[in-house]
Amino acid sequence: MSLNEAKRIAAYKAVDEWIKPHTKVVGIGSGSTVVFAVDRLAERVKTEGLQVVCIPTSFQARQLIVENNLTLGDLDRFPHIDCAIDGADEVDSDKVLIKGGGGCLLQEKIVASCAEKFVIIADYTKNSQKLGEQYKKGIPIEVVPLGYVPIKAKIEKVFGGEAKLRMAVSKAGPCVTDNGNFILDWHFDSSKTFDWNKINSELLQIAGVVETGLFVGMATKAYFGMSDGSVKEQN
Ligand code: DER
Repeated sequence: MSLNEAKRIAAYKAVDEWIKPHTKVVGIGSGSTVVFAVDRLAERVKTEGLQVVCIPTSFQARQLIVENNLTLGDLDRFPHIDCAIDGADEVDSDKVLIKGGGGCLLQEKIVASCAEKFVIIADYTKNSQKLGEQYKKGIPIEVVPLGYVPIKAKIEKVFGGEAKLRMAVSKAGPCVTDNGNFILDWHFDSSKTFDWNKINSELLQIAGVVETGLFVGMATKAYFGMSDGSVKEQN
């Protein structure tokens, strides 16, 4: 089974199980897996007449909502979200997530924090026992550009490893988030065991750190599309 097909079956199952006729406000995550969730949601809106308002977590998510003729909402008018559906870069056995591989972690975490249910969809390459087992690009940390050098130094001094400034691919210079910030990808020693809740809190204490890609205790459920065509569920 292709990775895209694995993403699709996870996304469809999650949308079908969590978006009910009474569901009113849906958080739409970012990345490639969510594209399949939006496809399924748009199909159900058309065939079932679902009346949902969609809250984006990035410019990309906003484009997906608009291009699929779904109703675009915002947190000003819809601060209480029934269900947010999003991807992840890795999920450990405690449902701790690494997110931000697509650089959208700040708005994703805000939307997830406003959601009654936060459902993760992913392919089998994201399903790990420990963080860092499969995802080798480091934990994304969104930082204010002004302070990225001292923040990088502090992270490396306090937590070890290496915090690399994420460079853009199709433009010269660093990747700039939808919020005008930089991202440091913290490459940690994955052979060690970490208290991710503590790490997340300590990272957020560093002046200039806006948000981390560690989503601890936030996910309600995760769906993984597996290579054999099944969908593995993690409650
Ligand atoms: O940037 C993000 O947090 C994305 O949701 C990412 O974690 C998942 O992206 P993918 O669905 O393209 O793997």
